[in-house]
Amino acid sequence: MERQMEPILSTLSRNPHRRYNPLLGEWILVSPHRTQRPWQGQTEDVPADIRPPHDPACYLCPGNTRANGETNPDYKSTYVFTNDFASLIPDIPDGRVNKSDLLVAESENGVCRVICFSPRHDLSLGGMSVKEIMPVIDVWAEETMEIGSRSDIGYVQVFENKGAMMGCSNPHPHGQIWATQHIPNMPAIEAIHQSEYMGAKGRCLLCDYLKIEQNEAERMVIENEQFAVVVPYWAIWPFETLLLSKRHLGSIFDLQSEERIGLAEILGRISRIYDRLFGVSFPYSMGWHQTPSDGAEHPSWHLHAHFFPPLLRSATVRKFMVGFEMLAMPQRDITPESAAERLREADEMTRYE
Ligand code: H2U
Ligand code: ZN
Repeated sequence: MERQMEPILSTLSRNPHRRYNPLLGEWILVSPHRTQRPWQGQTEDVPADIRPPHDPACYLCPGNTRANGETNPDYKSTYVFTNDFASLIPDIPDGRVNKSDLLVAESENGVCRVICFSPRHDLSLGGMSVKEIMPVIDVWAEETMEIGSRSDIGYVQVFENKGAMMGCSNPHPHGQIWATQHIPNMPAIEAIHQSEYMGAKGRCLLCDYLKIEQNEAERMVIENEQFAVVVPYWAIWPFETLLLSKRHLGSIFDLQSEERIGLAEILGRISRIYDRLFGVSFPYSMGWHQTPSDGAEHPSWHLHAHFFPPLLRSATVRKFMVGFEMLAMPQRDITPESAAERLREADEMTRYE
């Protein structure tokens, strides 16, 4: 006998259930009751985040010598350079292996860049003004355009690792670009699902999704005229968010100047909300998913950024993706709805600072 679906989410949200991620076409497990469990496992040390405006030992500060011996210019705003220890390099010889469809490999051209957001060693996006964040967005756009126009580049991945917990090697505010010849796994899967959705319904997946979130409001964290931040219905990380442009556009370089201002404003704001949540400079990996640069048309692509922060209960207790998550499927402990509520409360608190 077919089991009756629970009619309302409130019943679901008290019990284990699974939710579907339409961007990746995969399921995640939600275990809302599980945060009650006792915790005697690892806690992370939180070093006080007190930094000087300029650190003579930092390889990203203006005027300092980098690890490869090059000297940074005395930059005054956002500064970008080719990664001295790049994982991907351009103009490599073409190569391919295929043994019985089991040992398969191919060469991968690419470009890696490092973007210093600010000359100030002691800042992060949350402490930068709209005017200071604007050049970061402009560099993201210019680099996407320039690197993406190369015939050997199919995708430009813009991202930021923040905090030692996320493997970030240096507290100086910076992000990276890794551009690849082939479209990497996650954007490739998102491209398929966005395109299939548009093929089936004649509308954009994320435009439709944003309308639902605006109507339901419970997972909405903040919005302005141009952008919205939600805890997605299918979030994996405890305080994961999805930053969506309100206009249907594919790439950072499609953003008009008003939209860039709106983006700078909301990026600073979500960073301050995160920092407020547990009273610590909030670690995360964030990055943009934008139209592939493979020369094809991608009308179904909708520009968005994902924030993946690992912290779960406090500045020191993080979510581990191990065991079941590694072997079976992603799992989360608190509901996306309660995470959004906590983030809205943190937003309220930042207003009184
Ligand atoms: P993180 O975002 O993970 O901290 O990485 C910083 C990048 O900066 C890293 O990829 C590069 C590293 O290769 N880097 C340089 O290109 N030059 C340096 O002098 C140090 C770090
Ligand atoms: Zn520095």
